Amino acid sequence: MREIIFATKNPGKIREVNDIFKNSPIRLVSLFELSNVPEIIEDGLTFEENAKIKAELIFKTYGIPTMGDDSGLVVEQLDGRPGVFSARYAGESATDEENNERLLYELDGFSEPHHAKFVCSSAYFDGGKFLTAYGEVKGRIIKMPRGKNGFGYDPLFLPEGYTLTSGELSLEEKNKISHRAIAFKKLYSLILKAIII
Ligand code: ITT
Repeated sequence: MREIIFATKNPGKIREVNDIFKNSPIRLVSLFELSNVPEIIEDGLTFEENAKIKAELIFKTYGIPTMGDDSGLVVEQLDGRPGVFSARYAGESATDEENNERLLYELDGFSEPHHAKFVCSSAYFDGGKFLTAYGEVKGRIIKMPRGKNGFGYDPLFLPEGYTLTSGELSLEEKNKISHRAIAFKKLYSLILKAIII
């Protein structure tokens, strides 16, 4: 079985992407299984740039093919914020709850519906050409958090056509529609073609 590092420290992302790769000939290795993990500076201007930064640095550190993702919430009335700053909207080491509070604070005064989308860029690097893929899911932000599944802004995000928030959907349900599931299912096909397992 081949190993690919998934360059993330976010346990929610690990659960979701492991589920996508569960019947594949690939075993994902998370950063929690490795020692001396270098600090990743996400100073790219786009989601794709940041995804490539994660994959490249970790590949260069361990010499093992690596995938990364950069993702976030894009809110129309906030001119696309928090965008690439989604993880640190309420400050450098903000918790999910603090980020959710900041989001509701920023939206106060705007009329509903608060149209938004989750976006995800995924990247794979093994020393050759980068493979990249993109996914998004449209929806809207509600005023009161609902659900304990998922992570981040999930309790405030109602996907289009759904009555449950992403925080109320099961892992399997979220993986049918999410930005990350779309981006990683595409990336998986590209990886299979490129490495011919
Ligand atoms: P890594 O960089 O270690 O992968 P991170 O959480 O910092 O973990 P990002 O830089 O990609 O990841 O930031 C993404 C943030 O956007 C994340 O922390 C959430 O706040 C939000 N986000 C992204 N995908 C989400 C999802 O599926 N559900 C809820 N919130 C999400």
